[in-house]
Amino acid sequence: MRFVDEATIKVRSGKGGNGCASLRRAANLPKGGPDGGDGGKGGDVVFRGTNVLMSLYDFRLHRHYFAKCGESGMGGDRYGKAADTLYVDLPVGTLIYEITEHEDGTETEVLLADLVSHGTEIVIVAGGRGGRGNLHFKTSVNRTPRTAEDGFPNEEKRIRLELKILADVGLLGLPSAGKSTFIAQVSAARPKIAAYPFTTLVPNLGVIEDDDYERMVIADIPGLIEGASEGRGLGIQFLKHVERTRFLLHILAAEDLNRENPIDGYDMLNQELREYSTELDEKMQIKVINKIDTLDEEELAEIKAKIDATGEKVFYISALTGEGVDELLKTMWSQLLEMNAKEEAKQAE
Ligand SMILES: Nc1nc2c(ncn2[C@@H]2O[C@H](COP(=O)(O)OP(=O)(O)OP(=O)(O)O)[C@@H](O)[C@H]2O)c(=O)[nH]1
Ligand SMILES: [Mg+2]
Repeated sequence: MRFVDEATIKVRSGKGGNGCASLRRAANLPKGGPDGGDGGKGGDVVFRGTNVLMSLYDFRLHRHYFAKCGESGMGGDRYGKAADTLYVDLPVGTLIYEITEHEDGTETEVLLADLVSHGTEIVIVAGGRGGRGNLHFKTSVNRTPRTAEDGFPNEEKRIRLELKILADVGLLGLPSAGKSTFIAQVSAARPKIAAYPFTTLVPNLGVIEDDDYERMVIADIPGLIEGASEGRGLGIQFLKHVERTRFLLHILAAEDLNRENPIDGYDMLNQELREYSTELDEKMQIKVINKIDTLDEEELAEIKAKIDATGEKVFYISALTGEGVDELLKTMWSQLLEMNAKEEAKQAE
């Protein structure tokens, strides 16, 4: 699957500081008792979910996350300082696996956690407890203990991070409908675009951000043809990619329109969706007619009139020139934000 971002990192907590063995010494206290303080706790490494990040790219560059050790206790009842927690911010949706290496060289991994929401915190490796100073070891028999505890050990783990990027919008259309051109028009993605069918062979993701840092991820998938649900063309494997999107953008190129009944142009692929899964069939769709720059005004007016008569809402764009794209994007944003809000409300219940 292409929508997976991965990185392997090493995390290490801090050792606990050593306890101190010290006896009180003062001119007026010739036989002072123990006054060695405890060592401070070593730092934890805490993973924290954030929706500000969306890629694991940084974690492929910066691979080591080590917290500091606790400070040692000191005489005069002074405690060692605990080390700060090391927070590591990860994109929401990151799966955290611990890798274990075995003696025979093989590796296995277990899932430790799934950072499901913004603000979720998980202690991945805990800092060692500080050792107790000798002031804790005073008993009726031994009033001047000279022993103190060492700090407790730290932990180290190898962690594999995996982020499944969920696309919000799936592009649906015949080969050469202009799906990749659309994604190039609205995002920084630069997929291959060409005048022959099946230019796109693997899905591309385009990401758009609005002024409030909300993100919309659009998946450009290979064109679908009749029989896709039975595996024709590049078919079925890519339908899976759009199964978990919020909605579909169904793009029809002007040249593929039946001028008598233009709205029928969407039926064929919708039939494929229906045969593939009811979930996809029921997914909300925004219908788009692309390449309006190739139509003259009269032709476009005629198509619009016929579509309006059916009561269907269709957007008319040119992915190439950008005409009509802003209006479409506005609708996509409000659709997405509305659906996200509904989903959040549902999850909160
Ligand atoms: N005139 C015009 N040409 C367009 C427009 N959008 C796309 N094209 C052209 O149509 C051809 C196919 O565009 P692509 O974006 O590669 O189409 P696709 O839907 O991604 O095709 P596949 O990846 O093969 O499924 C290219 O030659 C584009 O330049 C448009 O709005 N107007
Ligand atoms: Mg393409």
